[in-house]
Amino acid sequence: MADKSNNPNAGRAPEADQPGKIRNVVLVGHTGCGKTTLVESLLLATGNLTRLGRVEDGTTVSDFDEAEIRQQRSVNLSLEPILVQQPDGAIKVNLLDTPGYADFVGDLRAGLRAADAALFVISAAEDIDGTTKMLWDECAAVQMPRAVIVTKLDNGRTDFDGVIAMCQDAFGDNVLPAYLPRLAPDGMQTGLVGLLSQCVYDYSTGKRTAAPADDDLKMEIEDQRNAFIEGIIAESEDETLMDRYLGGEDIDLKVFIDDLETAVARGSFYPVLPVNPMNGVGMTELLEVMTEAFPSPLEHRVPTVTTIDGQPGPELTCDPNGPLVAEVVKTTSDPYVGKISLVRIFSGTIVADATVHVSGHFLSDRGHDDHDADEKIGALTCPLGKTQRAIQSAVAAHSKADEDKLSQGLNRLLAEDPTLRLEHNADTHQLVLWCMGEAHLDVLLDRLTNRYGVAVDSVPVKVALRETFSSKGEGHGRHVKQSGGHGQYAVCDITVEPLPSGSGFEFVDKVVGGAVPRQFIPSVEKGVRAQMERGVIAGYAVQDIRVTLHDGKAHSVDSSDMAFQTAGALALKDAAEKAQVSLLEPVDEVAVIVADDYVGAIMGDFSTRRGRVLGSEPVGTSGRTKVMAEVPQIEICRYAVDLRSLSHGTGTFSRRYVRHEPMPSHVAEKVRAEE
Ligand SMILES: Nc1nc2c(ncn2[C@@H]2O[C@H](COP(=O)(O)OP(=O)(O)OP(=O)(O)O)[C@@H](O)[C@H]2O)c(=O)[nH]1
Ligand SMILES: [Mg+2]
Repeated sequence: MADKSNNPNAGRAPEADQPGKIRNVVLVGHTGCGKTTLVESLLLATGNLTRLGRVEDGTTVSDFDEAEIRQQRSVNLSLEPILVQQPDGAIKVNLLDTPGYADFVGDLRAGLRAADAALFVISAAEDIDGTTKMLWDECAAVQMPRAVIVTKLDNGRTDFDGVIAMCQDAFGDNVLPAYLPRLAPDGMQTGLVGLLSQCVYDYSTGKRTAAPADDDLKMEIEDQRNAFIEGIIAESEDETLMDRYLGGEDIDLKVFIDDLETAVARGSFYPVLPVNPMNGVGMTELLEVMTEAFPSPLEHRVPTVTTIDGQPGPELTCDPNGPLVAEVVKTTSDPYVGKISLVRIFSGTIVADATVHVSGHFLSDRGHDDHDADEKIGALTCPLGKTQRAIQSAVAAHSKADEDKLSQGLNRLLAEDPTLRLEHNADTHQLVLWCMGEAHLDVLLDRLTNRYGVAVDSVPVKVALRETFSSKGEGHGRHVKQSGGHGQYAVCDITVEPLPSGSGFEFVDKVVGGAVPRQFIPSVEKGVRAQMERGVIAGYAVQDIRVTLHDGKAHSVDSSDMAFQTAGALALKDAAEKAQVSLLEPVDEVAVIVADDYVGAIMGDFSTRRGRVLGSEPVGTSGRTKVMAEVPQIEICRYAVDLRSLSHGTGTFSRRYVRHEPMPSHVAEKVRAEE
C-alpha cells in the first residue's frame, strides 16, 4: 500500500471546483478519548505540522481557545484541513474535531451536520458512554459512513479483543477490526497487522515500514481474518462470492478491498483501527480509510430546498456550478473581523463579496426568530487554529486620508491570514499587529501598500505604562479670566494621596460652606479624571490615587462647569509638581515549556530581564518542564524570537497580564529620555 504520509507540497490543494477530492470527516467520542491528539497526529503525519502539540500544554492546533487551554479539553468545534497526497493529486480531508464533554453538545451536533463521514474514537481505558451510543444511532438513521478508532491501548483497562467486544455490544456485529495492534512488552503500540494484506506495519523506528507476516503470525490472526472477510462478503453485492470463498477459490484481494470500501461508504460496515495518536502509529492506515473508503461530498444528498414561500425547489446535486445551497454550521464573532461562519456547501460555490440569501425558519421555540435576509459575504478564509505569534509591530496610517483605507485593508488581511492578530491598545492608542516573524511582517506591509493602496508606517510598539503618586501632594487650580466678554472663574484646592496598587481612583468631597458650589463639584472631578487620562509627567494615564477636594472659590456669574473642569485639571498638575510621581509598568505572568536541558538557561535569562521566577514543575513524562515567572512587558517584547534561540526551537510560551508595578527609577529615566 502506498505511504501517503509526509511530502506536503507534492500536489496542489483541491479547490472548490473538485468536490470529488474532498472528504468532510467528523471525530466524535467521549471526552478525553484522544480526538484532539488524533487530529494533531494526522496533521503531523501529512506534513501539515512539524511537531506534535499537546493538549496539556495548550499547544494543539484544535484547542486554541483560552478556555480550552485552561480546561485542557475541547470546548468548540474546530476545523482542521489536511492534504493527503495521492498519485493523481492531493485529497483534502476536512477534520472536524468536536468537544466530547456533554456541556458542549451544540458544537458536536454542528460538526455532525457538516460532515459526510464520522470517526468514532473509543478509548480502551473507558466504557462506551450513553451519548456515544446515541450518536451512533443518529448516524445510523442517516446512514452516515463510520469507522471506529481505538486509542489508549497502551494504558487501557482492557485488551483489544475486549474493546472489540465492547464495540460490538454497543454498535452491532458489523463493527470488525481491519487491523490488529502490535504491542511491545511494555504495552506500547508499535505497529499494526493488516488483516486483509497480512502485512505488519511497524512504526517502532519512527518511520513506517511494511513486511509480510511470518507463518506464525498468519496462524495467529487467521480466525480474525476469516471473520473480517466473511463480514465483507456478507455485505458484498456479488452473491456468488461467499460460495466461491467457502469453496476454497483463491479470490484476489482487490475484490475484498473494493467491496469493503463500498460497504463502508454505504454506511453498513464499520472497520476498526487500533492507533496511538501519541506516537503516530496507524496514521497512514487511518488516512487510507478516510481517503479511499469515505465518500466525497458528491455522494451527500443535497437537502430539500424550498422557495421563500415554502414551494419545493428543484432537486439539486453537488455541482460547483449549480445554484448555491449551503448551511451555516456555526457562527462566532471576532472583535476585529466581525462575524465568522463555518459553512457547509452542498451545491454551488461561495465567493467573496457575493450577496447570498440567508434564511432560517421553524426555530422560534428555541428563541430564534425567522430570518430571511440578503447578506454580503466578506472574505473567505480557512481556519488554522492557534499559532504562536513571534513579533508585534505597531502600524499607523501615513496620512489622514489613509486612515479609512488602513482599517479596510487590515480587515481583509485578518480575514485571509489566520496567523495574524490585530490589537487596538486602548492605553497607547496604537494598532498592533502580531505576526509570525520579520518576513511575515514585511509581506503584510507590502500587501497593505500594494494590494490595498494604503500608505502605512511601521512604528515601535509602546508598552502601556501608567503614572501614580508615590507621595502626598497639595494642588491649587485657578482658572480665572475676567477681562472682556463672558468671564471664567473657578478655583479649587485638592489633596492627592497614593492608594495601594489596583485601587483605581477615589474622589472625596470635603468642601464646607459652599466654597465650591454643589453643582460644580462633579465638574472638578471630571477635570481631574480628564487630566489623569492625559497623565501628569510623561503622558501615561494616572492610577491608584485619592483626590480630596477641600476648598475653592466661585463667582456668581462667571463660574461654569467648564471653568471648574479646567481648574480641576490644573490642580492635579500642580499637585504632581509638589509630590513624587512615579511610572508603573505592566508585568506579565509568563509560562515557558521547554526540554529539561534548557531550564537553567531560561531561568538565567529571566533574571537578566528583571523577571522573578515563581517556580517550575515537570510536564508529563517526556522530560519537559514548565517554568513560571513574572516579567515586565517592556523586557519581553520579542521574547518568542529569543526563546527560539535560547531553547534551540524546543520551547513554547504563553503570557498573561497580571498587574502594573512601579518601574525602577533608572529604567524610568531611560524610558523618559527616549520619549
Ligand atoms: N496513553 C495514551 N494517552 C493518550 C492517547 N490518546 C490520547 N491520549 C491522551 O489523552 C488525553 C486527552 O486527549 P484529547 O486529545 O484532549 O481528548 P479529546 O477526545 O480531544 O477530549 P475532549 O476535547 O474533551 O473531547 C491527552 O492527555 C492525550 O495526551 C493514547 O493512545 N495513549
Ligand atoms: Mg478535544
